[in-house]
Amino acid sequence: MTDVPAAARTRVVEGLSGLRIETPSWGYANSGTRFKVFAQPGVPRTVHEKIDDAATVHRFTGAAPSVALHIPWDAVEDYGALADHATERGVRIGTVNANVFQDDAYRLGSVCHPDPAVRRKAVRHLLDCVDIMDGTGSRDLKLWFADGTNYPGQDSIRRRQDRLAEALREVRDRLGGNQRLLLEYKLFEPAFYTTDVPDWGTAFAHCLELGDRARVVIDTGHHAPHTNIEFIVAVLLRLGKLGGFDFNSRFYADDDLMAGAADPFQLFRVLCEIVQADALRPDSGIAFMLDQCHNVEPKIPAVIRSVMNVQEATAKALLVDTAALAEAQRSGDVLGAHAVLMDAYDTDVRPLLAALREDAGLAPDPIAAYHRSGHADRLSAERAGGRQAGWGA
Ligand code: LRH
Ligand code: MN
Ligand code: MN
Repeated sequence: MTDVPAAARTRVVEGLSGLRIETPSWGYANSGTRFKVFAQPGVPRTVHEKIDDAATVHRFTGAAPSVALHIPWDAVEDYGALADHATERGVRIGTVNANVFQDDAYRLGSVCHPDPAVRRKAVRHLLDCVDIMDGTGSRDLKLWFADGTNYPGQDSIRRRQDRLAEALREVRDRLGGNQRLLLEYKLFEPAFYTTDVPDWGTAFAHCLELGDRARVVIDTGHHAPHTNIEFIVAVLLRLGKLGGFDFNSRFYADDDLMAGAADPFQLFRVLCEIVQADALRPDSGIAFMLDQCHNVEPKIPAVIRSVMNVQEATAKALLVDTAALAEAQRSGDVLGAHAVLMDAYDTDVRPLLAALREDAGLAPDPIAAYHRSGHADRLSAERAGGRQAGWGA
């Protein structure tokens, strides 16, 4: 690529080489809406096959070396053996997500439930998930709670916060080594009146109380419309409390569409904050995860596409001329500062990324290479006849 100066190219190469994007096991399985799950041929029937698909994405992108699990969707007897399976395939097991929303007992919540017996069951599951992390060697336990209420008066908002804090403390106390607790917030759904962790402020307040091992995770689809997500990123980074991202796209609510599809400019703005805080490095403690599903599009290419979209947004963020930006900001040159950002955003980084992939021994266009490989046809033939894994299986 000729119009990217050598220094900027070096910044992109160095920055992208540190970017690791974790993919979600559930994104490889069948999924849908409450109206219909459209089954696709060749989707994984087991967690082992979901890991195989994650490994395929890593093989074509070179940037997605880990896969996030959800428990119990991905429950197995032997997690050490599952981790070995991942290693054999060239990936590793990353974040463990603890589902405390799918049992009948959780009708009124899990860790915030009014009944202590239900709360105990939920906390037990969270602690079991830490045991699983010990087996898989995972660093992060990601907690998203479907807890909330549907009607004013249904339960005490404040008492529910107390119960949440108590549960989180117990889980925090169980963590060892480099293990962390990532607390994820979401505005609403499935609860429609109150949600017990609805926003970054609530998540931050709990993480602050919990101390160093607890950080907030930002799912880009979990905000009210027009929320300035990069502002939240900047604030949490400054406070040392950003644990990671669940990247996906939304047009309406928690749509879980491919990252970078709905608003690539927003993804760029978010990654600008990351780059400007030098938080791209794997040792920065920020987990870059996808959290999305593919209801109508083929799954493996959709995940590849999402990884590429995050890489493109990151490359553009790395292209920002920081010296020129700082000077424009210092001198109060509003339009000049804005232009510096837009120059980076408006650069077509695809040829540069293609060249970098070739330098790394990868195909320049991972999706085209995937289609050429015939892998999808092979999966359809091999995985025929079995029970396809629903996203809740
Ligand atoms: C909640 C959420 C959370 C879950 C995933 C399945 O909406 O984003 O991260 O683990 O979806
Ligand atoms: Mn999420
Ligand atoms: Mn979500």
